[in-house]
Parts: sequence; structure tokens; C-alpha cells
Amino acid sequence: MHIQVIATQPFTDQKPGTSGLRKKVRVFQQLHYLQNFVQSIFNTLEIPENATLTLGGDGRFYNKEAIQIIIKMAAANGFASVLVGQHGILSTPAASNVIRKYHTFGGIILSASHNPGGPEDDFGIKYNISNGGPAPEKITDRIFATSKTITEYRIAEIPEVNLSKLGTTVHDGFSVTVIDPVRDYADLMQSMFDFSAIKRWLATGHRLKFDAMHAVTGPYAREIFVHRLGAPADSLMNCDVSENFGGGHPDPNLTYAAELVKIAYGAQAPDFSAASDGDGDRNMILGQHFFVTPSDSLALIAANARLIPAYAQGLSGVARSMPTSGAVDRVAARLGIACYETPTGWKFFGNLMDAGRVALCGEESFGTGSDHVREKDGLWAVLCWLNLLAATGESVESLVRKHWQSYGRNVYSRHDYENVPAAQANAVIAHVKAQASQLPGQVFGAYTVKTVDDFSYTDPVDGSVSTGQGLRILFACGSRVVIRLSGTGTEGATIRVYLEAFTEDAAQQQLDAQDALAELIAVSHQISLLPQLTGRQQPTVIT
Ligand code: VG1
Ligand code: CO
Repeated sequence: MHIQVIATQPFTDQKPGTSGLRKKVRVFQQLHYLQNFVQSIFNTLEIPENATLTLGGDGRFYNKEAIQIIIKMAAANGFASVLVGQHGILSTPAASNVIRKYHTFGGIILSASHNPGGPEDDFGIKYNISNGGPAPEKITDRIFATSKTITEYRIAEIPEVNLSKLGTTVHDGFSVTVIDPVRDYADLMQSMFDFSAIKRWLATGHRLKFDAMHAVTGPYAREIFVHRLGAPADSLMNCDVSENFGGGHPDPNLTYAAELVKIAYGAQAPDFSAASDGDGDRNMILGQHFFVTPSDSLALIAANARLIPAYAQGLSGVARSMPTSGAVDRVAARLGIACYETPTGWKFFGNLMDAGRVALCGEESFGTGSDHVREKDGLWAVLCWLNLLAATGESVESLVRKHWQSYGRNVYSRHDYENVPAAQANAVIAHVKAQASQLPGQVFGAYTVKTVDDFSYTDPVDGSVSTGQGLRILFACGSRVVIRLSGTGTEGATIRVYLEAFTEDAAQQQLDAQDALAELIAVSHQISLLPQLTGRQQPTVIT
């Protein structure tokens, strides 16, 4: 095989964020930009003989071009073979499953997740290690360091692969196998959940609506819900993958999944509605006229896990990201199992799952998952809920209200201020940090500040330390405000303000979260001066 060695110059901005490198498509289309980053990944790895690379993406604009380039670079960098999803498609959890099931050395996932796609929008690339999970920080730090000194990349002169045709082609000993992206994943789901019970639940007149938001979960949902569970075809919406996600923002929340929300709150509302994001790792759960906060969803799945065949033996432990509400902590305490608090981003759960310390993990950002793969998993979460509905015969709302009655409610909301100039966002963070030592003991209405810190995490498995993971303002009553900057955006800065108050009072539990949190929101503004420093009176997205 002929290998070209191409001279290149480093780019200075290839630092992976919360989940890989995300940039505008036109940034990736710059000469050598994608190649530099891929070569930086490969230079960081010690690729053994006979290594296989898993490859796929969420189908957004530039996916197919990038896949052809990466296949040629994998050949030139010593991989023996590549497993690639048909049409270049693999959802993030499906890619994680392929890495694990076929014991591949690692995987490259092409996605900017919930960010919009298209020539003017976003693209992303991420490396996953052999456990199927996102590369930990010690690897992403090395990739970034390499990207700053790179001088050349290697690419093989082999023909383009026909991504539409299943099967294997071989060039000089290097093989590329185009695999069915859906089947292995659907089989895994079928092995974990009580499909017969869900089938019966559907057959007895219960209705489901799933919105793939024109993104990667469409074909997976069709196979699982319609073909394997017998749901009528009109249970699906927006299930054809489009390169620009139908011009939308494939983020399953109350703002961006408005079309589904309208149905779930309409006169003919189905029993259960759900949506997933661009790359299939997020989920939004809705009942009839009822929204389930992701933090509550995690807690409720943990509390009822034994009703799901895969977890019938109970859970070893649970983990949540720091900004996620403490609802799951209460469940863990009652079950007598461990509960870990990690920084934002799925990569921090990998070691805990590999060590068998946790089975269930979640983030407030509509991410829930378990140790069946090493990514969060949108359709898995939907199936957890369907399994619980089928097993209990309850509605979504009554399951949640009973949970609150039993455990109390962690009233929760996240306010995002998107596309803020970086200087202003940094000023908000700096202003809170500057007061950190004076705030404890100060009283703001009903709230007395107990401690203020910048979250840092020591991984209990390998001892690695991650600092600067978000400012926490903890109040004496147990309420919290967390402020951090997003690590996934591609334009300006996004300030995330996470608000949480705990209540055992049944009357308070009925309130809308924004009303119940109104005073805490005002206090967070008073302390951070966010409105004054950014000129923003309202968040752009409330979840
Ligand atoms: C956001 C979420 C975080 C999630 C990450 C990747 O990160 O807050 O919880 O793990 O997105 O999810 P940030 O740094 O912007 O807050 V996904 O579905 O975009 O891969
Ligand atoms: Co995602």
C-alpha cells in the first residue's frame, strides 16, 4: 500500500472539550485541519498489531467525507482493520457497543451531539478507548499537546470505500468492514429489557411517541419500537436522518423539542413521549402533560431498577455529575449502595464502571446510562421507562409523584445563557471566585451561604485529579447554586447556572420548578451579578 507523508503545521485550537473537539464545519474544512487532529490522536496511541478501529458518526454534514479520510489515515497508521457503520452511521452508544462487542482497540465518533448541523454549523470528533468510553483527560491532554507540535500526517492511497454496501473489502492486508449500525445495538437492548411486557403494554392500547429530531436515533427507533416491539409506525416522528437535522437543533429539551412537547401537552397526548439528540446519547422523558427532570429520571430508574431484567440483581452503585441534583443520592442512601459525584462529562464515569463500582450514571443534561456500554444512552433510557411503565401499570406522572412522596423532591432547574462574549462570561466567574472567602455566613433572604468552592475531583480508581470543574455555592438549608462555563459550544461562551432546592413539604412539591426556585434564582443573580455583567435579564434556555 502506498502511504503519503504530508507536511503540515499545527493549529493552536485543537483542545478537546467536555466531549471531543467541536468546531464549525468550515473550521474542519480548512486544509489539513481534520487530518492534523486525527494524526494527533493516532500519535498519542500505541497501536498494536492487528488493531481494529470502530468508526461512525451521527450522519451530519461532512460525516461521509471525514470517514473516508479517517479510513485512509487508519490504514497508514498501522491499523489492520476498520469497522464502519453503514452510510457512516453509528449512534454514540451503538459505537460504544461495537467497540466492546468486537473488542476493537478504540473508536472514532464523529458528532457535535445536540449542536445544529450543516455547512454553516457544527462538526465534532472524539476518540473512545477500548472499554468503549470517551478517552480520559490524560489522553485528551496528550492529544492536545501533540496537536500543537505536529509536523506531518500519514494517509494511504486506497480507493474510497462504498459505505452503502455491507461487507468487507481488503487492500494490501488492510480491511474495511461496513457493518449494520443498528442490529448489534437492538440485540443488546432486547437482551436487557422485558420486551414481551412492553409489547403487551403497547398492545393494550397504551400510546408512545418518539422524536428522533431528524438525527441518528431514527433507524434505531424504527427497528426497536416498530419492528421488535410492535408499536404503530405513527409512534415515530422525525425518524429520517438528515444532514442538517431538518434545519433544527437536535437537543431534546423543552425548548428545542417543541414539536414533541406540544403533542405531549395536547388534547390527544400519548401515555409516554420521548426524544433523543443528534448522536443518540441524550433523552427527554415526558408523560401526559408532564415533564420528567433528568435528575429525577436517574433517581427513579435507580429506585426501581430491580423491575428491569438487566438490573434484577440490584445495582452495585450509582454516580452523577456534580451539577446533577442530589435526588439519586437519596435513593442510594436508602438502598445502601455507593454514590459518586464526578465532574461534568461522561468520560469521568468510565473508571468507576470498569472497576464495578457503579452500574448506573447520569447527568442533569438529559444524559442517563449504565455499564452496558460506556456512553450515555438515549434509547436505553427510553426503554427503562417503558419497562417501568409496563411492569407497574402506572403513568409517568404517578411514578414521579410517588417517588417525591417517598424520597422528597429536589426541585431543580438549569438556566443557560448562550453566546455570551467570553470576556463577560469570565467576569461572572471571576466575580464569584473573588468573593469565595467572604460569602460563607452571609445571609440572602431565606438563604445563608455555607461554603463556596471550585469543584475538584480525585478519581478513586486511578487517583487522577481534575480541578476547576465548576463553582459551587452551598447554602445551610441544603440548597445549591452551581455556575460553570460550557465546554461543548463553538460560538462565544455559554454560562450554565444550576439551581437546586430540596423539599419534603408535599405542597411545595406540586409547584412549578421556576416558581419554587424564584428566590434562589434572585439570590444567584445577587451573588454573581450575572445580569449586570452580561446585560442578560433572561436565560436563553431553561431546562
Ligand atoms: C454538556 C453537558 C454535559 C454533557 C456534555 C456532552 O457539556 O452539560 O453534561 O456531558 O454536554 O453531551 P457542557 O460542557 O457544554 O456543559 V453530548 O450529548 O453534547 O455528547
Ligand atoms: Co449527545
